[in-house]
Amino acid sequence: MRLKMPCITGSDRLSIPEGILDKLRRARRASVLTGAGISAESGIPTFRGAGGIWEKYDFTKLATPEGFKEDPRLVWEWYQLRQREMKKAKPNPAHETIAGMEDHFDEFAVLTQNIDGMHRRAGSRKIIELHGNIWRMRCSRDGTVIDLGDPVEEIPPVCQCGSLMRPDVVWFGEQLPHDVLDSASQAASRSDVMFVVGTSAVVYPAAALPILTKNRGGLVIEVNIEKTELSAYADLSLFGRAGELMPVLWSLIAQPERFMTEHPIIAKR
Ligand code: BJW
Repeated sequence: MRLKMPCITGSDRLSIPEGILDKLRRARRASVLTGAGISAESGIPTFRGAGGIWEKYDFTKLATPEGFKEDPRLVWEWYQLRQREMKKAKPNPAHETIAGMEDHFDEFAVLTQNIDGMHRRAGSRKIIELHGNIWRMRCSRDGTVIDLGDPVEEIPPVCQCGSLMRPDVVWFGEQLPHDVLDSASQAASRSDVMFVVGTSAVVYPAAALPILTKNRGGLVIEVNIEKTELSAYADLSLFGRAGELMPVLWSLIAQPERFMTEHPIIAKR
């Protein structure tokens, strides 16, 4: 029988079953699937739940190809606003911890649903951006891609060919690029452990990636402030803020001795 043990965190100590900890310490191939929740502590809003973007905005108007066709200016206004917010935001300890995990494993990849570029800014190198990147736009006719260092000024931007540029992101009803989904699926299928951080795990095909890790006998460790669609399948769900939990979790895996002597959560025992 599989032991399910959600961990108590915050002012209490992080307790992880020894069997799981042992497997985590022996894992050689790992991946991290991230969602909007990992950037919440950087000040970037999530999509779902209280205060989420979809409470305030209609996703059919803003995040579908039909919405863009109907009102490209409105869609660009929203992306311009988000570019401005994201430009101001800084990576938080969860992004930084994940960047620090990369060299520990023989194989490692960050599979992110986020378009905010925070993992790269935190120093991660092997990043698979499932839903694109807000700092790129592409021609809606000929596919020309343009990198953006700053928020767009003139909206809606127009390609040299005269057609509208669109954000280089994946909207509802659009396929993820095949090579991107292939690489992510391969990484998930090869992982001894997948950490799933800050996603509601309701949007497919990203939400199916942890299942690929489980199917090959790997562990799925979830970090979220609340129960999600994945919690029933995860080997362990840690409930708390990613920016607080990830550094502690990682210390426990990678530097157990240091954790035991120095970490304040353990010191409170
Ligand atoms: C914290 C925290 C803290 C907070 N610490 N945690 C019916 C059934 C099944 C599938 C479908 C269906 N009908 C349609 C579909 C397919 C559809 C889909 O999955 N829909 C479901 C919603 C039902 N998928 C698609 O359309 C995808 N394409 C596709 O499938 O192609 C084939 C196809 C084509 C045509 C028809 C059918 C199939 C494409 C999906 C593209 C998603 N795009 C967006 C926008 C991207 C661009 C942008 O950002 O502007 O991607 S939508 C939005 O959701 C965004 C996110 O990447 C994605 C996932 O959200 P995420 O990251 O999980 O965020 P939240 O807000 O949901 O969750 C945050 C979590 O963090 C919460 O759990 C919090 O508790 C937690 N949290 N603070 C830790 N501090």
